Order: sequence, then structure tokens, then C-alpha cells
Amino acid sequence: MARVVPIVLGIVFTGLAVLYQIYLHPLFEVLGVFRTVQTFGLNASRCKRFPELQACEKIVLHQPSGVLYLACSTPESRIAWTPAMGQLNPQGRSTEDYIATFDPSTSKITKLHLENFVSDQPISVHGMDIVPSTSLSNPNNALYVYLVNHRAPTGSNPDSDARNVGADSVIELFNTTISGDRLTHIKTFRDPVILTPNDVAGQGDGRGFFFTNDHSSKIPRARIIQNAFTASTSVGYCHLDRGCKVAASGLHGNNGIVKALNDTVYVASNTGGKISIFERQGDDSLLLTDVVPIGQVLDNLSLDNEGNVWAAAFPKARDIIEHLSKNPQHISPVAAFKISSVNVDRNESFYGEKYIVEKVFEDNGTIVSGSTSIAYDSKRGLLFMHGVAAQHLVVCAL
Ligand SMILES: *[C@@H]1O[C@H](CO)[C@@H](O)[C@H](O)[C@H]1NC(C)=O
Ligand SMILES: *[C@@H]1O[C@H](CO)[C@@H](O)[C@H](O)[C@H]1NC(C)=O
Ligand SMILES: *[C@@H]1O[C@H](CO)[C@@H](O)[C@H](O)[C@H]1NC(C)=O
Ligand SMILES: *[C@@H]1O[C@H](CO)[C@@H](O)[C@H](O)[C@H]1NC(C)=O
Ligand SMILES: *[C@@H]1O[C@H](CO)[C@@H](O)[C@H](O)[C@H]1NC(C)=O
Ligand SMILES: CC(=O)N[C@H]1CO[C@H](CO)[C@@H](O)[C@@H]1O
Repeated sequence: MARVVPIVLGIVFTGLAVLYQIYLHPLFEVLGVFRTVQTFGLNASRCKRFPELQACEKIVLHQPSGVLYLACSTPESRIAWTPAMGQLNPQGRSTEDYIATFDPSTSKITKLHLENFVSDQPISVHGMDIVPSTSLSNPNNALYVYLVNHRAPTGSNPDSDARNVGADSVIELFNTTISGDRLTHIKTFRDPVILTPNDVAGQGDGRGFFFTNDHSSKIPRARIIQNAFTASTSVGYCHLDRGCKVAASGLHGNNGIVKALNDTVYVASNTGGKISIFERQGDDSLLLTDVVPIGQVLDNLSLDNEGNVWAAAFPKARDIIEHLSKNPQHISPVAAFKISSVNVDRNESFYGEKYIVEKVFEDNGTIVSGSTSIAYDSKRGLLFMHGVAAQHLVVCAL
């Protein structure tokens, strides 16, 4: 008996060490538990802050005009009502979320009026996509606006308490015109496949979109552990005529999504610290073609004019969690990665190197803090950064 105990302990410790090596160590690396934040790549005297725009979860650049679209709220209300973070107190949510445009050439901010939007509750914005209309008869420079809207469940019985059932999330389709001040509502998509929508990537015909589900259940219990260790999130596709379906499943910690004009779809994995690249199939499902490891907690993605993918990243997961779930004033370092695909004509691709990952900057929170969304105007050399609970828009000349 006396000799069995050390053997059992030995086995247990070896088991734990193996578990640590396989699961915890990579996770700690991605979460930045042991990381020292660097500061490089941004020059404070070439950056400006715009505190009129707060808590803008998602920003999307309209490249031809240089105008930025922002989906905004208030930092305080995000702590009460951010279903993606399991924050499900609808009483504390903002009643004045809005979509705004920001023109960097004049610094003009325009809050867009919602037209034809009939709802029994205020809009609660999250992910967004802005897509120029591809319709041939398009005299007005129309744009389609796809928005994740986290409604609260309605009614007064326990089955309609958000803490028990989660948010009643939908995806809204609007249209607008470039430099217009209105968003005209076209349709609300509500479907069981739209479970925990985070971000959306829409089509230019205003008829369909891909979106990420950031969890496999609407209710927060055990969701964090589930997301860190299991591949249980999905990408869905909805179409005006064909309804909604799961386009890809078994993915790890889905977050931002972006689609190139050629229908290549990029999805960021937050706790997985990687970007998955898909090709759209004839039946609107997505075929995984590549995975690009980044090694940090990732958030929302954007594409620049030159086909590079930009990813906002959090060097310190602990700080972003504090910032998002307790105290919006808490400083959270930010990093940005640029992922460029190697031209297939070039020789590198023959050796299996298809993407180049470059860390463009890292900041300890002095210049930018808590950015969950980054957009780069490659023509004008401007970098835009905002975050779900951030206090201001930051615009930097690179
Ligand atoms: C930062 O930008 C200012 C103004 O453009 C410039 O004078 C300065 O040299 C820059 N600093 C660095 C370290 O590049
Ligand atoms: C937006 O949609 C409405 C209704 O579907 C339509 O009447 C209007 O012309 C559209 N606006 C633009 C700018 O395309
Ligand atoms: C699709 O477009 C992206 C972005 O411009 C580009 O990087 C990618 O190589 C293209 N994919 C294909 C299959 O052409
Ligand atoms: C590719 O490799 C070949 C043989 O090494 C070389 O002759 C050619 O110049 C290379 N092409 C490019 C675009 O680098
Ligand atoms: C961030 O870095 C800058 C420049 O290296 C330094 O001056 C500042 O004290 C740092 N701030 C924090 C909060 O670490
Ligand atoms: C669309 C979008 O903004 N997605 C994510 C951006 O970052 C925050 C912080 O992690 C997430 O909560 C959002 O879901």
C-alpha cells in the first residue's frame, strides 16, 4: 500500500503536467498571462482622440469616401448588457445606441436616424457590416447596413428573464446612402440559427449575410470554460428567400468575421488566437482552407483596400476582461496584426508560406486602450480604433 501512493501521485502529477503542456500552457500564452507588453508602432503626436464617440463596438470604413461607420453605445451600459460577455441585465442597457458616420477630413460626426424601424424596444448594437450596393441601377450610391441587435426577451415570466434564457438576438438589414443621415429599415432576421450573433459580413445585393455565433448556448453558465477548451461555435448564413442555415461548425471561440469581394471569408478565434480562412461553396456553406496562427486573443477583423486582413488583439486578456466586464476606465493594452496573403505568383507560396503575419503596433494603453475594432485606410494612411467599452475614437496617421 505504502508504495502505491507515490506511484499514484506520480501518475497524477505526470497527468497534470501533460494537461498543462497540452491545454493550459498554450492557453496562457494566448491569454498573455506571462507576457510583457511592448510599446511600438504608434506615434502619440500623430494620433487624435474623439470622445464624442464612445463604446463603439464595431467600426467599418467606406474606402472610396474615407468615411467611417461606427456602432456605438455608452461604456457604462455595456457592463450591464453585453450578451457576448454573459452580461445580461436589460434594465441597465442603453436606450440610445446609435450608428454614426465620422468624416476624418472634416472631423464631422453624424448620428444616423432610424427610419421605418418599428420595435417595442431600443436597438442594442454590436457587430456591423457596411456594404456598397452592387445593384446595377444604383444612382444614389446606396449602401447596405447589416447590424447585430441584441434585443431583450419580452414578457414578465421567468422564461423571459434574460439571465435564464439569454438575449433575443436578431440581425437587422437597413439601407442608406453615402453621406446620408438616415438608415432605412428593410428586414429583421430572427431564426434559431442566429443564436449568439457577434459579427456579420453582408452581401452587396442586400439579400444575404454570414455571421459568427460566439457561443454554443445563449446562457452564460460554464460558457467561458466551454469556449476556452472546446470548438463549439459556428458561422451561420441567412438569405432573404432561403432562410438561415449553419455554414460552418465546430469552430473555436468565434469572434469577428469579414468577407472579401471574392467570397473568401475570414473568422477570428479569440481564445484560439488564430484566423480561419474559408471559401464559400455553391450551397452557401463554408469550406475551411487555411488557419493562420497569431498567438494572441483576437477580436474583430477588417479588410483593407489592398486585401490585407487587420485584427485587433489583446496582449493581456486579464485587462480586457476587467475593462469590459467591470470598469471601462481600466487600461487595456492593444495590438494590431496585419495578415497579407503572399502573391501566388511569388515563389514563397510553393514552400507553403501563404500568409505573412506582421504585428503593426503594440501599445500599453497610453495611446489606445480597449480597442475591439480596427480599420485601416490604405489610401489615406489612417488607422481607426475603437472598442466596445472604450472612451473615445482614436485616429492615427501611420
Ligand atoms: C512623431 O511624429 C512627430 C510629428 O509628426 C515627429 O516630429 C516625430 O519625429 C515623430 N516621432 C517619432 C519617434 O517618430
Ligand atoms: C432602401 O430601401 C427602400 C425600401 O426597400 C427603398 O424604397 C429605397 O429606395 C432604398 N434606398 C436606397 C438608397 O437604396
Ligand atoms: C480573395 O481576395 C482576398 C483579398 O483580396 C485575397 O487575399 C485572396 O487571395 C483571394 N482569394 C482567391 C481564392 O482568389
Ligand atoms: C522564383 O524562383 C526562380 C528559381 O529560383 C527564379 O528564377 C525566379 O526569379 C523566382 N521568382 C520570383 C518572383 O521571385
Ligand atoms: C507605457 O509606455 C510609455 C512609453 O514607453 C511609458 O512612458 C508609460 O509610462 C507606459 N505606461 C504604462 C501604463 O505602463
Ligand atoms: C463585432 C464585434 O465587435 N465583435 C467583438 C468585438 O470585441 C468584443 C470584445 O471582445 C466582443 O465582445 C465582440 O463580440
